[in-house]
Formats: sequence, C-alpha cells, structure tokens
Amino acid sequence: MVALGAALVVGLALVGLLAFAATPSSALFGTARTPSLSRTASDVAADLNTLYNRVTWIAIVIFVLVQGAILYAALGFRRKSEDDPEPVQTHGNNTLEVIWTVIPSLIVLGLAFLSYREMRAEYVTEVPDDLVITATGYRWYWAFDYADKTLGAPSAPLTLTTATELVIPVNRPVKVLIDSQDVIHSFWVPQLAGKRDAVPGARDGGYGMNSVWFEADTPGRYEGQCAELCGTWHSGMRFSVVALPEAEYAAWARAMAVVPKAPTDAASPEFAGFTTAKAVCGACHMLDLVGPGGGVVTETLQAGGSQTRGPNLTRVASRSHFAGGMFETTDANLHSWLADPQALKPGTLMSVNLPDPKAAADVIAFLKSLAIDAAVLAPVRAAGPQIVPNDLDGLGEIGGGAADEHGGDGAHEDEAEGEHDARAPRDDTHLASTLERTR
Ligand code: HEC
Ligand SMILES: [Cu+2]
Repeated sequence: MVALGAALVVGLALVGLLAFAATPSSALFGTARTPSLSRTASDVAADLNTLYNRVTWIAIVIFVLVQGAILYAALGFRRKSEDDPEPVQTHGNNTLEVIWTVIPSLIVLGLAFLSYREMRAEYVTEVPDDLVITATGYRWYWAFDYADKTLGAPSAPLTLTTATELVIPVNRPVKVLIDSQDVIHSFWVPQLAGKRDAVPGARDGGYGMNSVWFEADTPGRYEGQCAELCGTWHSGMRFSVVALPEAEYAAWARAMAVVPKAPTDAASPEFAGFTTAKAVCGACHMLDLVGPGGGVVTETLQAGGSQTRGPNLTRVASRSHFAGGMFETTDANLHSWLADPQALKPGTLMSVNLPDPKAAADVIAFLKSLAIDAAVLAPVRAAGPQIVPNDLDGLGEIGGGAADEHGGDGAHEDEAEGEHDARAPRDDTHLASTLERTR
C-alpha cells in the first residue's frame, strides 16, 4: 500500500512537471519574442506543434506507467527483513512476452503514422508557385532570391535579391526552395515551418532542391536559424522572416526590385565609395546598378576573383541586420565591420577590411544611397528588431547588439575606430595584398 502510494505521488509529480514544461506560457518557453515551437504563426507549424504535443503526451503516459510499475515492483516486493524467504523463481511467460512486443510495436507504428501524415502535408503537398523564394545557405548567412508572379506576371515574375531578412505577405502560401553554396545547412523558422536541409549541388545536380512551404497567418517577425552544424559561425547564421499585410509587402517588394542608379557626381563621397566598392568589394559581392548611360550594370564578381561569396550589397542598408543577423545595420556597426570583420565575427569568410575610416565612410555613404524609401521600409522595421546573440561580449564592442540601439550615426565612428586600434588584432597589410591573399 505504501509502495503504491509512493509510486502514485512520484508519478503525479512527474506528470505535473512535464505538463508545466509543455505549457506555452511557462518560463521554459521564454518570452513572446522567443522562436518557440509552440507560438505558431502558420498552419504547417501549428500542425507540427500538435504532432509534437501528441507525441509528448503519449511519451508521458508511457513514462508514468513504466516508472510506476518499476516503483511498485521495487518498493512493494522488496526484501523487508532477513527472514523473508526467497521468492518463487520463474522463467519465461509467453503471454507477457507477446504483450510487451505487440504493444510497443503498435505504439511505434502509431507514432510513425502520425509523423508520416504531417510530413506529407508539409513537404509533399503541391502549393501554388505564385511566390517562390530560393533560400541559399552560405557560410554564414542566408541569401534570398524572390520570384513573385502575383506582383509580376506568370511569365515574368517580379524578382529581387536580399539576405538575412525575408519579407513575405501574410495569408499567401510561400514556397521556399532550399539551396546551399558550400556545405549542408538547414533552413528553420520554428514558428512557420519545420527544418529542411540545404544540400549543396542540388540545383545543378539535377535531383532537385528541397523545399518547404508555409502561409503566415499573423503579421510579425519570426526568428530563423541554420539548424545544421556548418562550421565556426553556425550559430551566427540567423535570419528572420517578416510577415506583412499584402499591400505593405507589395510596396516593399516593388521598391526592392527596382535597380538603383549608380552615383554619377564624381566629386561626391558616394561616387568615391562606389569606386572603392567596385575595386575591392566586387571580388566577392554583387551590386546591381543602372549605369550612367542607362542599362543595367551588374557589378559582378571580378574575373579570377575569390570563390567566396558575400551577400548582394545593393540593398544592404535596407536590411535590419547583417552578417547572418548578428549585428543591427547602423553606421557604427558597419564602420566596425569594415574596419575589421574578423574582430566582430572571427573566422568570417570576409577576409578583407577597409582600415581607412574615410574610405569606409564613403563606401557606407554609397551603400546608404541605395536604400529604399524609409516609408516603404517602416512596416518592416515596425515588426521589431531581430533577436541578436547576447553572449558575444568578448567579440568586440558591438557584439551585444543592444548597445547600438540608441547609437547610430557618426557619433560612434571614433569610438569604433579607437576600439579597433586598441585591439589591433590584425596586421593591417596594404589592402591590395590583403585582397591578394584571399585569392
Ligand atoms: C573575400 C571576399 C570579400 C570581399 C573582398 C568583401 N567581402 Fe564583404 N562579405 C564577405 C562575406 C563572405 C560576407 C558574409 C560574412 C558573414 O556573414 O559571415 C560579407 C559580408 C559583408 C557585409 C554584410 C552584408 C549582409 O547583408 O550581411 C557587408 C556590409 C560587407 N560584406 C561589405 C563589404 C565591403 C564594403 C567590401 C569592400 C570594401 C567587402 N565587403 C569586401 C566577403 C567579402
Ligand atoms: Cu549553416
């Protein structure tokens, strides 16, 4: 009796604990800003969450029954005194053997069926290809290429390219094709869809890219993360999905799709920045611009350039965060990045820097001149900041992210530069030779 009681108490305590853990509002699931599986914003994610909860509850019931039986047997039939006789020894019981083989098999089959049904819904369902976004994993950031037939035409979809910040319309299915440029990454936005591997070579290899689809039902910003260990900055390969009402999304997409004009005033800082960008940054970054004589110049990778690919820089100033979502896009952060990317994201494949603050300021002025209209961008910004890693204190002044929220323009420049000098982590070799080394 005592044993039964004890088993019951322990069992109930465990159920309570697990039920608490499974409650969305519990501390274990953090705040509303956490990319929690249980704060879903699409049917696909909600179904996944339901599946997750079902499996969890089945596991809890099994756990309690098995642990209860163990406790009951151990406590109820333990040897109570020296004179207890040895219990009757038995061996083999066919009925029992069959029962404990059949029941677990049924449980496993049931779980497999539930998972299979969900996987079909998520991966096999044919969704309209009105909005197809190719998400390409690079070490260590995500690039996004859009093809939107609703905003363009079925034969000529509206196209645009961005990185780290994926803006989508609510209540419209979005199909994401998943590609990788280097190693295996995994595309994961817990509140919108399940994980899916980004396999290199799928695009050209002919066996096709993986894909996921989802339809966001609530506007907001949803955190994403590469979910496959892919090297040094796997953790710094974040992104966010901003779901906006259709009209706001359309305004953003149309603005982003316009190819901006290259600066023409040779005396302006923007022009100087453009010149530097073409000479130095073009080795790894794309810039889509309309040249002085009209016609689109795509300042593409220089012949014989680096194999490394950085994000398309055309609209970098219109993205809330850069470098795999690690840093908020402020002047101060861009200055620190250009002064010494290795200090901010040690090991990043951006292996050049612009030690000259004047040159960096010109490049930043140039990049900012390519930004889309602030009013069109406002709804994206209003979705709130992306969560930035808060445990990067050792990595340089701006690692915490929050410090820059009040900051911004010019004011931090000297500080950033001073910080750079104080750390002096690298030998500021002449730019040309730095570039040489990257080839
Ligand atoms: C050797 C190749 C290389 C060169 C040259 C290079 N970059 Fe980069 N850059 C990268 C890579 C790779 C990343 C992605 C880094 C990461 O997130 O880990 C990057 C990221 C960036 C980012 C963040 C963009 C975003 O949206 O996340 C900016 C801004 C940037 N580079 C600016 C520049 C500028 C300006 C120059 C020229 C002065 C330059 N880069 C030259 C490789 C390069
Ligand atoms: Cu990755």
